[in-house]
Amino acid sequence: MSRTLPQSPYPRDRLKPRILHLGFGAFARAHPMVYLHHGLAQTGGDWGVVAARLNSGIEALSALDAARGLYHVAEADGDMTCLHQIGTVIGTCHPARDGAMAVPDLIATPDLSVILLTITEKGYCSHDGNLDLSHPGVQADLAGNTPCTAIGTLVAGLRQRRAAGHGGLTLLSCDNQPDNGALTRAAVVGFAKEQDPALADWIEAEVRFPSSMVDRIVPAMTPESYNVIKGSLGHADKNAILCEPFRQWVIEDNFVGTPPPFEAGGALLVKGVQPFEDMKLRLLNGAHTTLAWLGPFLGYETVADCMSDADLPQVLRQLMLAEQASTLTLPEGIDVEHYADELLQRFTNTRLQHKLVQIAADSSQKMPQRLFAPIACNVAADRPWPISALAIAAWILGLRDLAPIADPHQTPLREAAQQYDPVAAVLALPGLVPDALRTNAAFMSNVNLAFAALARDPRAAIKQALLED
Ligand code: NAI
Ligand code: CS2
Repeated sequence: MSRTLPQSPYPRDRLKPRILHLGFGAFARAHPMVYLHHGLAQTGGDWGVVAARLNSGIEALSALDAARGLYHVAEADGDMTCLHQIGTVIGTCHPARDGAMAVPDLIATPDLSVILLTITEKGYCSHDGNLDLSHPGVQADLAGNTPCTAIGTLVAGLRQRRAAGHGGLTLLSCDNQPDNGALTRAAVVGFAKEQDPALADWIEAEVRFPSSMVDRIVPAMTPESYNVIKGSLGHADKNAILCEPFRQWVIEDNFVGTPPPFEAGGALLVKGVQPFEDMKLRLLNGAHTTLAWLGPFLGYETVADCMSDADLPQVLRQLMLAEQASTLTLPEGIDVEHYADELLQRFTNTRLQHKLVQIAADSSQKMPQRLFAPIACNVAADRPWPISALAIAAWILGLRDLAPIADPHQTPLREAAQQYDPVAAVLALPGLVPDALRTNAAFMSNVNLAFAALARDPRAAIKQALLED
């Protein structure tokens, strides 16, 4: 079944450059833009978006310009495909095409009110919640005049904005990080302090950094997904994106001035986001990362393939309810069993073709919040965590035995995984494992046992872990 909603439910000629989206990739198209689209349809307004990227993706932005910013989102599940034409984007910006200072210049324009970020976990150049001053990109940005990192670019823009005498704005992170607002604030203010303490003070006083929990499964596009869209639409759209129907956005209500109409588009504005963030990061993303590394040892390539396995759905349910849920302060009114079952149902969506290698990418940036932090809670409370141990073991075995997968720390990780004791060598790398865990003998021994069992016989190791909680 296909359905096309009426086009342009809001006058696009009223839209002004009020939102900058930095890191405009797949997720940006299918999540924040969809909220804004529905919000504008409800309330009207002038909240137009400039889509920007800093490194790759000039062609993608230019293709969007050629389509006057219009593109389609296809929400797909079972035999249903629901198409929306999104018209929130009014322009694009890329430093390599528009000039090194094009993004900072835009940040200094008076209409700009909100900057959305989807720059991936590694884009924050942070370590333990603070700016990593040893990061080569940060060092280069601090030494030079034209910034390359997202954090250096934001600070350059805020410096120009302050000099122009405009007020502050809101920087809203939509990346999968715990307390992503505080993380963004620490990175931006930390960078500014290195350059100009007065600017850092101005940012602390004038700029707001709400945290947010974002959820919608949006896999990278494939030739097949473009074909699905062509089939439903009747013509090709190279700017289109295919995703699941589900979407959720919980945003800390902490904006400079009036927020864009995200709430009218379905977002929840709340005082405290952390319970939502932790629940989603540990249950959904923790389960994703577990599948991403266990799945290949059973011959699977996608999340939906894994869900057809005889054991993996039970592995995930056990991880979510027996290991992760007990580490959480749940948001009020949440039935965690219902939440877990809904996640498992979402994972069975065969229309998505969500590749395990995509989820496995950048695992060094994902493991701490998805698995190590909850393991630390379980170790401290003396609760079993056999599935989490298997997930960590699968990662280390995968680093040793599978084809390389993109990660900013790929070289040291793969070198460590080739050592005589791969578990000890990988887990000793800086910035991964909380100190309290690294020195805990039971933690190391559990991961070692899981590693040995998995290397011997993956199916038997999984069945054994299922018996242990
Ligand atoms: P994508 O690969 O389509 O886009 C990634 C964007 O991040 C690109 O614009 C790229 O230029 C930018 N980027 C990458 N490395 C960067 C760096 N070091 N500095 C600055 N910018 C950088 O990926 P997608 O799907 O848009 O996901 C992006 C992020 O959105 C994820 O890492 C995650 O934190 C968040 N997210 C994604 C979801 C999904 O299902 N795709 C769901 C929930 C959150
Ligand atoms: C995934 C997420 O790639 C990954 O690491 O776990 O992008 C996941 O699809 C989203 O967080 C779902 O909201």
